[in-house]
Amino acid sequence: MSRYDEAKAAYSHLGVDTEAAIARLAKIPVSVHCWQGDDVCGFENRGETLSGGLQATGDYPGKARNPGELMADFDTAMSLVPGPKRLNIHASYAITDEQVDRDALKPEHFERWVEYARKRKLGLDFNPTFFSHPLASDSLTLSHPNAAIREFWVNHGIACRKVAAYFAAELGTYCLCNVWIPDGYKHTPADRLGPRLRLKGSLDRIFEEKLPGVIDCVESKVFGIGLESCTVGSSEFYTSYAATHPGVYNLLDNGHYHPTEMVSDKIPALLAFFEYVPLHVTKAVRWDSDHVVLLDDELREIAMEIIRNNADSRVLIGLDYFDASINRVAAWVIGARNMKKALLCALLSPNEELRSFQDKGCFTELLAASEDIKTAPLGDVWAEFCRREGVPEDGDWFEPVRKYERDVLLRRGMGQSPILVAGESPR
Ligand code: RNT
Ligand code: ZN
Repeated sequence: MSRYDEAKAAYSHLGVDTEAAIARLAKIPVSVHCWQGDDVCGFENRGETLSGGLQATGDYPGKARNPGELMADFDTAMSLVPGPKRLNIHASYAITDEQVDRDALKPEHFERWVEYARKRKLGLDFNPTFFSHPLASDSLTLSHPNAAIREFWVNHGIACRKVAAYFAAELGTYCLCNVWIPDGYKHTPADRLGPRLRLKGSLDRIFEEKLPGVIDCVESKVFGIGLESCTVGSSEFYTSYAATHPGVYNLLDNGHYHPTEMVSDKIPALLAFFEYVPLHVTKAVRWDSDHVVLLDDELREIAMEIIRNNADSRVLIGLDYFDASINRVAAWVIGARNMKKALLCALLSPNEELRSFQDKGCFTELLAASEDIKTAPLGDVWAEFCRREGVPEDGDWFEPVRKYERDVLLRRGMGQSPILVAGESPR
């Protein structure tokens, strides 16, 4: 008997069908963010550094410096992640010959991404970029007190939704278009309502036109670095905005809440009211640190809420982290594989049985069954899924990354880090 056959029997004993789990997992896409590959730098080359209260910490060598490098790195990473993927890009990754300002972006500036995505059968998701720009130097954009600056960012939002509609039309799948703005205050503000009313007005203008194929969403957070005292786009603000604006959804980034707040519990709360619940999955570490996604308890709970509520096509899973302290290709692979692994773990749980225990008030049985399943042989089913999807199993995917680092990544950053010699891994 193979290890998979043994695992299949072990799960069957606990009331779980591994074949059904694998088949369902093979249909759930995870949208992978382009910005892990270059520390959210983008291609505008204006000399702007990452702003808006975001920070990519670390200086691991080999980051992508242009579209060709970023695309090659993404290909390498995705060849090591089983199952369906989408690609999530930011407006600051437009590929243009001349400098085009954000309010003047057009679909044609993203043609190369469409070509790239089409060849790989990837759907594209999109984000206007409201940071790392001279007009966002004070971390105020859509809520700016200056009407002309607000206008610039409203026009950026409108331009980006048109790009999103173009992606949807070209690729034959929806495009999730996510508005996250940095707007906030370092010091206790004298007015907390004014900025919110201005933000509301700006959003109304951005979302005015209904666009086919575009799923619009807004993303809240608690605070950013240097913006600790007030966040204009707070959770209450955007939940209320989405609830009162049909077609606009509330994206949950699990790095954007207080440490004891659980996004896993927010998912079913929103599923009761909204058709879609978009996610940014990260490893939350007290602040919006954007650590690589780990297979931890909260990730498993998030996956559980998707699977046991049959919300596979309603919860739009995206990743959001940017760790510059480790090999960036490995960072992509680890986070994306972990997301898929968590989904598999949730699929390999006797969810209907557990639910009926709860409804019947059989809490002893519920506790016993939930604990027993924890040590079932998840890894053997995961290995089988990887084999069937044609990607290396655990323990085997790292070698191709090491080779890519040696042959490609370390040749880029020569001179950046004097200790490194080409061909030598810094690990
Ligand atoms: C920032 C938000 C946002 C960004 C990306 C780059 O706090 O999480 O989603 O990480 O847009
Ligand atoms: Zn996010």
